[in-house]
Amino acid sequence: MNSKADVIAMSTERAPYPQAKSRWFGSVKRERLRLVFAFYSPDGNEIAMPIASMSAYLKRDFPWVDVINEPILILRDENKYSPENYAKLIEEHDADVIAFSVMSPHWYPMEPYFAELKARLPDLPIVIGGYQAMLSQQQTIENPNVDYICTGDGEYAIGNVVQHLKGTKDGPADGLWEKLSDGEVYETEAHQIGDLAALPFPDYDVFAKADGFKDVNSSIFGPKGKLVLPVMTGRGCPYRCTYCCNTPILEGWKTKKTFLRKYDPQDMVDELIRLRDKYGVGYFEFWDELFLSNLKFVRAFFELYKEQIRLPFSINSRVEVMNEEFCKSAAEAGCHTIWFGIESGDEEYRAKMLGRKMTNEQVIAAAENCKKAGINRLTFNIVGAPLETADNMRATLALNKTIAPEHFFFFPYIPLRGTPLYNIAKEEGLLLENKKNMHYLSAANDRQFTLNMKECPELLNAEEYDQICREMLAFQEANNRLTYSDEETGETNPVTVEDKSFSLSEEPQEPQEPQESRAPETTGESEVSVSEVAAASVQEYTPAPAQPADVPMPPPQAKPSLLQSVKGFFLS
Ligand code: B12
Ligand code: SF4
Repeated sequence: MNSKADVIAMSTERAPYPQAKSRWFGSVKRERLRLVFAFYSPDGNEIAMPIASMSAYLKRDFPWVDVINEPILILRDENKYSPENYAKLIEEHDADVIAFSVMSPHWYPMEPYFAELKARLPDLPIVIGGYQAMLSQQQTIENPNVDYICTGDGEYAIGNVVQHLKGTKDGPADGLWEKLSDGEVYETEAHQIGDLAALPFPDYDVFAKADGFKDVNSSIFGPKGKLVLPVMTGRGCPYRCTYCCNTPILEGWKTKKTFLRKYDPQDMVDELIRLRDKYGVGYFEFWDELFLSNLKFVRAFFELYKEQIRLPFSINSRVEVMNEEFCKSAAEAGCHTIWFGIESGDEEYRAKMLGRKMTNEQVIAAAENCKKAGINRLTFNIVGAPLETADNMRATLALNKTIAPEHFFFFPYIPLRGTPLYNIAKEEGLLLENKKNMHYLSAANDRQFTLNMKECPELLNAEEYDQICREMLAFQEANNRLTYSDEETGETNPVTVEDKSFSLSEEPQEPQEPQESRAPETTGESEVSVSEVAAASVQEYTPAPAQPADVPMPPPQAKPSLLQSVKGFFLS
């Protein structure tokens, strides 16, 4: 039990653990321990992979733990999920520990929940894991209501928590930081799990409701009327986009070759068959951050999937790998939609500020390859990132209009601590003082077009930002047209996606005709080397840079800020 943790966790020399100062060691006396998992869902999604994975691990190795899932589903019922009522709900569960999975943008909205829980249930330890705890460790542990934080992978760590609370394993809960009774913090090193085969496949039962999955909102983009189940074939991405948390995680990964992890293709397919048959799945949504991170896996997987699963699916990809061959084999396997990031339509801004080196030509060619293969395209775009100009934003809209993806998405930039772009924004004094009102949903979904950065009026003022966002919204409404063919009836129906966005109807806009895509410019390549394309992107990234490597350097004496030099660069 737990043997892999010792191999994978980075054990180091550490100070002796002052067990007598632990408030929680051995605090659970009853036979069965009740653990509640929780996460915050402002977009209505009710499945979280970290919880599914930790739940499976606990159920396999610690059968004396009762695992309960109680997410904060504020879109379902604002009153039921108010901090006060949520604390009452947890009290009814008679829990021994509550474990939250927290993304950084959710930290501020979640703090009142921790306060209410501590006030009502002072003997309930609160454990925080997820990107917030991994990348903002001090901020997280300093919250007076937080007792433990998990600064890395959580499966073995949560196993250690339950043993620690029961007092069955001496020493600290390895993989976590613990706040001791005198306020000191005892730290152990983060776990990095490099071998997915050592873990059980995620547990979905923990999300089921009284009527199974009928009433569970399990997908963001998938078609309604079918059970859309999110799944992952692996973890990790080889790229290092400057705004993404994959970058600092990859940077801190100690054995780099274990970062890109995939399940064995046949094991994965067997698991999908099991899920399909157990839950009546009608569509799989692959949530891997980069589906094609391992070419060998993808080839084998598509072959098996085509033969054995026969269900439509969607994946996340990068335009660099979406050549004709890839799109064709994806389509043959049943790929319905590929989601990919364009992020900015301005090549230079995208390369220099966002760390994405692809050309617009590549973007257009990839989109065309998908279209030719009969795959829907869903694009992700960021607006309001540091030092973005109004023209950059317009270029993003223009490029999307050229492609006319079946679904166009735009998100307000969120500064994420630990990422290179966050560091730039901080150094340039662009971070907002009050981060509590950040907008982080799809810009249209949020219905607020307010910058998450301080305004740089010479580059992009608040009014222009709002106006261009509205133009983007009008394009979405006129353009978005995902379709889904129902095999049973043979009908092709427009998909009603679950994303509740695109309906800001106070100010009706002139619908715009989607433009036809430009003629394809295929790469002609027969093979994609993911590591090669990723390496090209990697070269561009310098960890925590003071400034991006290839932004023109000012003369040494009169060193203006990056903001000044970039302003000069973009405005010239
Ligand atoms: C799948 C995914 C989604 C899905 C599902 C989200 C969900 N409900 O879980 C969708 C598409 C819905 C989504 C949406 C969003 N996402 Co998202 N998403 C991802 C993605 C690609 C994979 C996450 C995943 O499930 N991994 C597999 C699991 C098993 O691994 P894990 O998350 O790392 O969890 C491990 C550890 O973190 C730890 N752990 C996690 N929680 C806990 C809790 C405890 C108690 C413990 C002990 C340990 C622990 O243990 C886990 C297992 O080892 C990541 C990218 C990435 N590189 O990870 C982004 C990512 C998590 N998303 C991100 C963001 C910002 C969002 C949005 C806010 C974007 C937006 N603007 O709307 C929304 C918010 C959604 C919501 N419900 O509120 C950021 C989070 C950054 C941050 N610092 O918090 C990431 C990292 C991408 C990025 N830009 O950098 N997302
Ligand atoms: S491609 Fe970029 S944005 Fe996507 S997961 Fe990888 S590093 Fe993050």
